[in-house]
This record gives sequence, structure tokens and C-alpha cells, in this order.
Amino acid sequence: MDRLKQVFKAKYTVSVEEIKHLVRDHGTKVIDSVQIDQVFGGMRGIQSMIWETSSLDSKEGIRFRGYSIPELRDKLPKINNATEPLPEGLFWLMMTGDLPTDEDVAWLSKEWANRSTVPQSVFKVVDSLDPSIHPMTQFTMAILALQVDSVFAHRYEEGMSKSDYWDVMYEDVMNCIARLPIISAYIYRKNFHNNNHIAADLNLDWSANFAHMLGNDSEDFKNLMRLYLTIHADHEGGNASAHTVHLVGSTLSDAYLSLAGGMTALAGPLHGLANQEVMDWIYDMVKDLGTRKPTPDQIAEYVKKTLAQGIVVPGYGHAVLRTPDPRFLAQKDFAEKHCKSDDLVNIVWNVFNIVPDILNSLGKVKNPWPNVDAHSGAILEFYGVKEHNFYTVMFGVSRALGVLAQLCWDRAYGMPLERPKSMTTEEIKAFIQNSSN
Ligand code: HAX
Repeated sequence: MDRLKQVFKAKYTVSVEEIKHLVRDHGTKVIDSVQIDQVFGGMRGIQSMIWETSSLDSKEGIRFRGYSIPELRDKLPKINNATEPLPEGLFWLMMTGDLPTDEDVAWLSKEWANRSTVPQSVFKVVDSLDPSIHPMTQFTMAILALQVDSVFAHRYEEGMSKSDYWDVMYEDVMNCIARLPIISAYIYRKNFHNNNHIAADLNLDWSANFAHMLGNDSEDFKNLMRLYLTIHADHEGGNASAHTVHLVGSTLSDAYLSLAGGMTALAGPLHGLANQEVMDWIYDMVKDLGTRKPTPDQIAEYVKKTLAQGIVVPGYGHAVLRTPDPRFLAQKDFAEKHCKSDDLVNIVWNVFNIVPDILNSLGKVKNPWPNVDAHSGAILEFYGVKEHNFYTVMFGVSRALGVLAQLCWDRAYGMPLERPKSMTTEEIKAFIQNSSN
């Protein structure tokens, strides 16, 4: 049993025992009662899912196993002369609840490199796809094609004890994560660089190798990738991509099928596609105003024009957060150090100064502040990744870390098939009538 698997097994064994007692002794206590406006309102705020890897506070933002993003940037190992933490360290933390050592992170980098061979059939699937198919759709199809190697699917077909589910889920999760940078870089180079592919350098860590395969070997870009792939990894369980992975996984679909489901949710414009929408919107603004250095007044006018057209300002607002997203602020901090004179980065910062007041003035937006997607594109573009419709794929590579770590926990806990109850409007009306009688 490998290093991480051993620690994971020891941790989940304790947790399973605790949960058994907790449910036995307190199972009938009520956490939350559900209101009718929540039933019609996208189930906001209903607490009904276990998610161990991270937790979201509306004011503080995300905490991974109790650590905020600034704390992670300080405490997670930065090996290989990195100035940002390696996502390998975050994955270890999400899997075990413990901060890893430098040796743990070095081991995990090597382990993912060893598991990174992508079956040729997956490249053939990608090669067969028309370039007009959105990169996020291509990415999802490539993940589905990777399922050919699912250890869980093969073992289940042979007949496997429930007590082994966690073990094979772990194997699938590790293999899948190891291969995602390779398939996404392949999609990138196929679509945007004439099929001119760059071979993996398996001596590099997971993010540095991704940077290398995308085509930028600078140390700054490698560090950006380490930061980017760390901060996008998880946002507790209720967001659409995470929840979808959890739901699909609850049917005993394997890690690949579950992740592909989550990626189709991430591909929506109200979720992960917002990073593409932000840059398209900024480009439209620059074109409309005829300058890459718009004044605050010009930006304000453009924002009002967008709203008057009935279009949301992309990158702003959130279903849970009520302050500027710490993931936005971490990227801003990085940009201040590395690209503070860039025109597009400055537009992002000026938009940050202007949009919240305008959104507040509408009187209906619950969170006028920027989310993670408001900043990422401008920095990626600075480092040469200029193709906006690839940005959500990069988000997906990172998001896999959190949702797949949680899938390991789901299997270790023996989580049941998820099956909430729905109601018709007629039933709600009858309920209101009965409760007012
Ligand atoms: N611009 C204009 N109007 C906005 C807005 C924005 N950025 N954010 C919210 N609103 C509007 C809503 O459309 C809604 O209007 P209606 O009542 O007319 O339908 C009203 O304000 C109330 O919405 P809310 O309760 O504040 O927000 P929701 O929880 O319903 O929605 C969204 C949250 C993220 C979907 C929303 O803020 C939005 O559409 N933002 C822009 C898209 C975006 O950036 N998405 C990425 C979110 C983060 C993420 O998942 N990243 O991957």
C-alpha cells in the first residue's frame, strides 16, 4: 500500500467509527428546516451533504481542512524552488486532514508522474473531434474516454466486495489526476498550436509539467500554474460541479464518469465558464470603447450598458460568498508582483473598483463582489495563454483535485445513493393550505 493510501486508510477508519456513533446517538436531531423560497430558489443554504475536504464561509471564503488561502500559501510545501505551494500538497491535505511534509509532496509528484501514461485510444478520440467543438466539451469527452482504464469498473464487473470500493476508487482517482494535465495540454496544442504537441517532462512537478506542455517554461508561469491549480481545487460540496460529481458518484459510477458529469456543470456560464465570459466581455469593452486603457467613467458606462441589455456582469456575484473572493485576491496579489503594468490586468482592477457600487445600486444583487473568475483570464493572457475558451478546461484540471479527493471519502464512508425528494407546485400549494388551516 502506497504512502498516501496508508495514511488515508488510517484516517478514514477513525472517521467511519465516529460517524457510526454520531448517527446512532444524534441521528434524529434537526439541523435545518427547509423554506418554500429555498425549494423554489435553487436550494440555497440547505445543509444536506457531507463534504470533508473544504468548507465555505460567506464572509471568510473557502477553508481547506480549516486553512484559508493565505494560510495555505504560507504553510503548504514549496519544493523545486517554487514561490507558490504545489497542488500536490493541497491534495494530501484534503485526503488526510494533515499538512504534508516536503517529502510527502515530492513523493506525490513522482507518483502522479509514474501514473501519467494516457491510453492511445484517448488521443484518438480527441484527434477525431472537430475543432469547432468547445474545448470544455472535448475535455469532458477525453475524460470519458479515459474511463477505459477504470480499475473500479473492471473490478466491479468481476465481482468485488463493498469493503474494497475505497481502495479501487483511490487507484482511479490517482490515475485520473495524473493524466488530466496531459489530456488538457493535448487539447490545447491540438486546437490552438496546429497539433504541435510538447512531450511531458516527468521530472517536473504536476503544475510545472502542465505549464511546460502548454508551451511556457518560465518559472513565473510555473508558479502561476501552482497557484491557479491550488486555489480552484475545491469550494465545498454545494457548488454545481462538486455536487454533480458527488451525485453521479453516489450511483457507484466510477471516478471518470463522475468527474465528466461535474465538468459538464463547470462548463455553464453561471459557473466555470465565467472565466471565459469575463475575458470576452473585457475584449468587447475594449473594442466598443476603442482603447485598452479605459477611464473609470468609460468602464462605468460600459457596465451600465451591459446591465441594460439584461446581461449579468461576468465574474461578479456568488451564491454563497458575501465579500471579495479570497481566490480573486490571491490572484490580484500575484499580478501585483508579476504583471502590474499590463493593460488587461489594470482593466480587471478598475472594474473591481467600479462594479460593486453599480451592482449594489440595483438593490437585488446579494453579493456585488468579484469571484475567482474575474481575475484569472487576464493573468493567463499575460503569460501567453490567450485562447479564452480554454480557460474553463484549466479550472477543470484543478477542480478535479477536490471533487476526486471527496469521492475517496464518499467511498470510504460507504455513502448511499443520493436521492432527495422533489415536490410539485400543486403539492406545495396543498401544503400551504393545510398548514394555514
Ligand atoms: N450581474 C448582474 N446581475 C446579477 C449579478 C451580476 N454579476 N449577480 C447576480 N445578479 C442578479 C441575478 O441575476 C438576480 O437577478 P433576477 O432576480 O433578476 O433574476 C439577482 O441579482 C439576485 O441574484 P443573487 O441572489 O445575488 O445571485 P444568485 O445566487 O442567484 O446567483 C451567480 C449567483 C453567480 C449565478 C450570479 O451572481 C451571476 O450570474 N454572476 C455572474 C456569472 C458568474 O460570475 N458566475 C461565476 C460564479 C462563481 C463560480 O461558480 N465560478 O466558477
